[in-house]
Amino acid sequence: MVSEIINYPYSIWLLYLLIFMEKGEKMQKIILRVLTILTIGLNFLFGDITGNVFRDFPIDGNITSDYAVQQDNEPGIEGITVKGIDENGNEVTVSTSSDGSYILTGLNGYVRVEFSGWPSYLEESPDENRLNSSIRFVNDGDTNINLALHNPDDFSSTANPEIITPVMINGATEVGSQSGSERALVLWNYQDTTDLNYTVLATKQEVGNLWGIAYNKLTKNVYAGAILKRHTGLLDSDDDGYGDIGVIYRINVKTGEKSLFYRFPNDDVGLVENDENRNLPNDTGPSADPYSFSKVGNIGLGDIEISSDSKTLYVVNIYNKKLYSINIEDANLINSILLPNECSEQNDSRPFALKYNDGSLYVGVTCVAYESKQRDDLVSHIYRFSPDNETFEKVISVDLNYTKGRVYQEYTTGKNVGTEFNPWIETWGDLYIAKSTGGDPGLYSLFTSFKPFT
Ligand SMILES: [Ca+2]
Ligand SMILES: [Ca+2]
Repeated sequence: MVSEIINYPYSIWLLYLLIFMEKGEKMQKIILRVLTILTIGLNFLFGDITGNVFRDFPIDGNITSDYAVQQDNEPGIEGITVKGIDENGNEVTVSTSSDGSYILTGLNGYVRVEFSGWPSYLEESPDENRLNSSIRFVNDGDTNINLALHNPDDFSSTANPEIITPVMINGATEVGSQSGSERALVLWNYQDTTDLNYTVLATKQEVGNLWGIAYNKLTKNVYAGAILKRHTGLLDSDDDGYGDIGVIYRINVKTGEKSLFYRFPNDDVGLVENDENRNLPNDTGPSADPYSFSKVGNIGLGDIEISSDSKTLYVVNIYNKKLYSINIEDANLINSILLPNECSEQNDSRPFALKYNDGSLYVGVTCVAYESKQRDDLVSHIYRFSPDNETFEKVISVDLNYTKGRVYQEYTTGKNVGTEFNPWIETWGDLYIAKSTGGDPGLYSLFTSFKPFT
C-alpha cells in the first residue's frame, strides 16, 4: 500500500495526510478504501506501462515449454529498445534492463508500444492468443506488456526429439563382412536411453567411419563427414590403396537415400592406408593397426556445421588447418580460410571443433605442444567467425596445464593416472605404461597418454 500511495498525485497525498492528522481510525479505513478505488482509476490515467522482454526456449527440463510465456529457465533480454507513443503524441523510449524489464512513464491514454533492436537470429515467438507482437496498442497503466523472442533453430514441438549420431565399431568396411554390416550412423529418440530402439541410417560398408554431423531441417538431409579412428575402417571407393577420409555423405532421413556430397582430394586431407593395408579384420575383433597411430588427429576432417539458413556447410580441415564453406545447393566450394594459429610452434595447432549458435559460427583450435613438448603450451582457443568479412575473433582461451581428477589408480604403486593432459605424441613408445588397477600387473598393463582436443 505504501508504494502505491507514493504514486498518488499530489492532491490525493494532501487528502491522505489530512485524514491521518484527524486520527479518526474508522474514517481512515473508509478513506483508504476510497483511495484504493481511486488508485485503480488513476493508474489508468497516470500509471506506467511495464513489461518484460525474454528469450523463449522449447524445453524446460524434460517438459515442453509454452511459447510466449516466460518459464523459469527463460532469461530476460537486456538492451531491447521499447518506444511508447501516446494519443497526444508524447514519446518515451527506454532500453530493457539486465533482467529484460522496462517501464514507460509519462504517457497518457492510448499508447502504441514498439519493440526493436533485437539480434537478427531471434524472432517474435508464436502465441496462441496472437498477442506477442513487436507493435502493441495498450492503455497507460497496463502491465505485463511482454515480448517473447526465440531462435527458430531451437524450435522443437516435443521434449523427446529425434537425434542422429555416428557409431564407431571395430573392423573393416568390407561389403558383406560382419564388421561391414555394423551400424555407422543411427537415429533414435533423445529420451530413449535404455531400450536402444534405434534406426540404422547407414552401415560401415556404406559410409565407413564418421564423426561430424550437420542437419538440413528444410530438406531432412543429414550430412556426415568421415574421420580416421584406430581399428575402424574407411571406404576405399576409388581403390587407390588409401582410405577415403576427405568425404562428406548426404543421407535423407525420410527416404534413406545416400550419396557422396563432397570429397576433398587426398592432397588436401592427407593419406592413410586402406583397410586391407591396415590389416583390419572383417569382424569386430581386436587389431594392431600400426599405420594409423601417428595419423589420428593429424589428417582428415574435423567437425561440420550448417548455417541457420541451410545454405552453407562449414567444414574444419585438420590437415591443412582451414575452414571450408560449401554451397549446400550445388556442392560447390564457396571458399577456404586459414584458421588462426596462436600456438608457440606453428605445427602445434590442431583445429577440430565447430558449432553454429545464435547466428555465429565458433571454431575450436587446440595448441597440443607437439613440437615444444611443454605442458604449459597446452591451450584451447575458441574463435567466432564472421562470414561477412571473413575474420576470426577470439572468444575464450583456456590453459590446459591444470591438474584434473585421476582416471584410475595403479594397483601396485598406488599412483594416480590421468591427472593431467600431455603434449601430443605420434610414437607408440612414448606412451606411459600404467600398471593394472587389479590382478596381474603384467597381464593388464594399460597404455595411456591423455591428449586435449577441442
Ligand atoms: Ca516459454
Ligand atoms: Ca581411396
